[in-house]
Amino acid sequence: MTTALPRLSRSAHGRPAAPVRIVHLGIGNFTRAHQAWYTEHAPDAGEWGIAAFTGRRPDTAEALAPQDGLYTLITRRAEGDAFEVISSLSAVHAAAETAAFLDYLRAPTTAILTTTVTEAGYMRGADGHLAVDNADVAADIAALQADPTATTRTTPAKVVGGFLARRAAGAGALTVLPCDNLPDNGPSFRTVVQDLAARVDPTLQAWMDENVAWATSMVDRITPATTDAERQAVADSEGYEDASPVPTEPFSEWVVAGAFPAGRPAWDAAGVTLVDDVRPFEQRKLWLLNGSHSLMAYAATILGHETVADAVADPTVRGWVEEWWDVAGPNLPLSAEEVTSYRAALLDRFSNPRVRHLLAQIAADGSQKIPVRILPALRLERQAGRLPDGAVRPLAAWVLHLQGHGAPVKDARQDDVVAAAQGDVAAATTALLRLLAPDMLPDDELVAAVVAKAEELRAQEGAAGR
Ligand code: CS2
Repeated sequence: MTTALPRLSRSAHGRPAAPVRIVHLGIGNFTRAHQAWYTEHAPDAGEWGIAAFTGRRPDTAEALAPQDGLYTLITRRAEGDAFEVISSLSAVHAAAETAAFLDYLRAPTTAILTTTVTEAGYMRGADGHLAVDNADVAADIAALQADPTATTRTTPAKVVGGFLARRAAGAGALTVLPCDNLPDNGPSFRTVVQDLAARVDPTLQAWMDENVAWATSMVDRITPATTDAERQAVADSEGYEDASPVPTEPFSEWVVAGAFPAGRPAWDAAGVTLVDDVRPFEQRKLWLLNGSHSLMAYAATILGHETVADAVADPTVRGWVEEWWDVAGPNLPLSAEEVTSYRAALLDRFSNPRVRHLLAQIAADGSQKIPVRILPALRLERQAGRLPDGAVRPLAAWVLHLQGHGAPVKDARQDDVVAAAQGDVAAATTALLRLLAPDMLPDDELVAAVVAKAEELRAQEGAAGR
């Protein structure tokens, strides 16, 4: 007979909820393995609780509410799993709980607003400004014009609503700290929020200038989705039931630049690197780690691979990754030694057989990822008159992906990119570049190279399973 296990709870397994001083939008596995873990390990964790809001799916709030916001972080080390209960989420809310969100923003004790909403969540157009013709953005602007406390869908609108409430309450300064893989994420976020504010209440700009510090950060920790295997591992090892544990890798990095006028946890004592300029760290990570991730997500799934560890164990894929790094590395503002040791560390991380990171998960939202992970290095190469295979291949694989090869297509701009990818590879490549990087056109040589690479990839379709 099996006895039901107790549910994970704050009184039995965690520490008391800290007062909320950080509000977070987008509580997925990544934040729970990263920001919440750093906050847990800050020496002043007892002073810094996080109130977290889900994205559009309320699942995480539903799973975490009955366990007081607690969850188990499972670190998948070569020598075995390490289990740790994380207590830093003091409250977890569904996205639509607008009244709760606005109340946090009205509180002078709230010092930091953080976001992990994916690249697509910032609603940026190709020029980096707010995508004003997006239907959700337009609806949010209209809603806030009618009622500043309205429930909105997009992140820039939620932030503007929060700022209006904070200004009305006279609650003073705070820091906005984005935690997504976007270049220059602080200034990028500021631009879309300012664009939206200008349409809702132009007088908010002066308040933002005086009260909002925009920090920038590079975030890194490979964090797959949760499966039943993790729930079972926690029950077997820890003897309690956790509906929503998070698996992650041992490596973690967070590099932050910016001011914190209302304070911050002693994150530096927990391993966060505070710098004046995040850019070199962020480019290194976006191009080398995320760029090779996207390459594998499209090209290795055409071969038939399912996970990063499987893909990188295949000498063909490993060669493609190395070729991409050979192109991206010299374009980075880093020494050859730094690039070499970062590459070696990445191969170790990618090869971790205990982290089952699905390529299909990484393949999502290429329209947001290709322009910041792959095209910057390719653009620099074209400007120098070069056309390296290593940078053409990821683009060719993405075009094929959109035409139905490899991982299934799931994209924030699904209709636009799938429509652009119709026709032959040459037409598709031109249409996609026109959509995402019109400055790179016309370029017949590049288009011809993409066509040739796509043919090579097609010839190897399914090769991993043969
Ligand atoms: C991945 C990232 O899904 C993806 O696009 O490239 O989530 C990656 O695992 C993280 O940025 C690692 O820090």
